[in-house]
Amino acid sequence: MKEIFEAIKRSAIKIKWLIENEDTGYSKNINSTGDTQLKIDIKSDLVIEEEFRKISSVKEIISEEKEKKTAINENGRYFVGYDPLDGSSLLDVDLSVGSIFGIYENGYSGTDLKAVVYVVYGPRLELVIAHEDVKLYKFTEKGEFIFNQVIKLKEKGYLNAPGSTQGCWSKKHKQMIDDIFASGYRLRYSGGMVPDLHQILLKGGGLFSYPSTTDRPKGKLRMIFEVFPFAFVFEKAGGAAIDGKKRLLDLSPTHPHDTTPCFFGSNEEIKLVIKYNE
Ligand code: AHM
Ligand code: MG
Repeated sequence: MKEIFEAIKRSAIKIKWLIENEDTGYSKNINSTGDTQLKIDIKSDLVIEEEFRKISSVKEIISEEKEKKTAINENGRYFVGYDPLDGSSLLDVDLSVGSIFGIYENGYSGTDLKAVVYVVYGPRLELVIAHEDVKLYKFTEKGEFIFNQVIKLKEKGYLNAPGSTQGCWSKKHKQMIDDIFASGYRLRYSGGMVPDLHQILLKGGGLFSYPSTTDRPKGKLRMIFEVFPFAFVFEKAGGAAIDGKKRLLDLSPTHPHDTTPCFFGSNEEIKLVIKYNE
């Protein structure tokens, strides 16, 4: 596991360099979810694959930017599902983006997840490892990631990050979001799930939602690369993550790019989501 964390740290430093120096324009390729890939999405994906090819413990990888699973090392133990550059459409306006890595064993169900790493490319380079607990590391002038703090959610927060288009929400979801704001929560939504969830985690709690909508009944966010990893982080940090009713980590994808509605939060907010979905 340690060598996977180290490979991710090396990738993060290289991707940060790409973000600061490379073209953020579109390529001619379309990925499995139908998004036109940015040149930098493709380059970041290659950087990560290259680093994983240097180590022995990775058996297979599957990336948001790849259609199929890629075999790495037959004798490896772990399966890594990753989103090389999440929120990359925010790069042209210079907002924070991230990379997400789920480290699985045996397969890609929520219960196969053994550890998670996510990277935030913001004004600073930060990296979070969720294993036994959730630890934040900051990249320093020494050229390495230094431990900063253990991340622990409070029982209740004050931030609300409601995803998707309001016009496509169900009445029930709109009512819940309106009620949350009416009870004093503040809106925080950049459109990048990594910085949006990182903010909720570091400010003690709140709710991030990407519900079932009329245009996307199964939500937008992908189980293997986005949803399971953050569900794992939120649970390890003392919060919870559900699809509206069920625990997200109890779900299993039937296809690598399957999506699900998702709600991540501290315990009080998740109790509220359950109440509205009864
Ligand atoms: P991407 O993987 O194509 O970048 O899409 C994922 C992003 C998430 O980071 C973010 O939470 C979500 O899409 C925002 O979607 P919306 O603009 O529909 O709220
Ligand atoms: Mg993504």
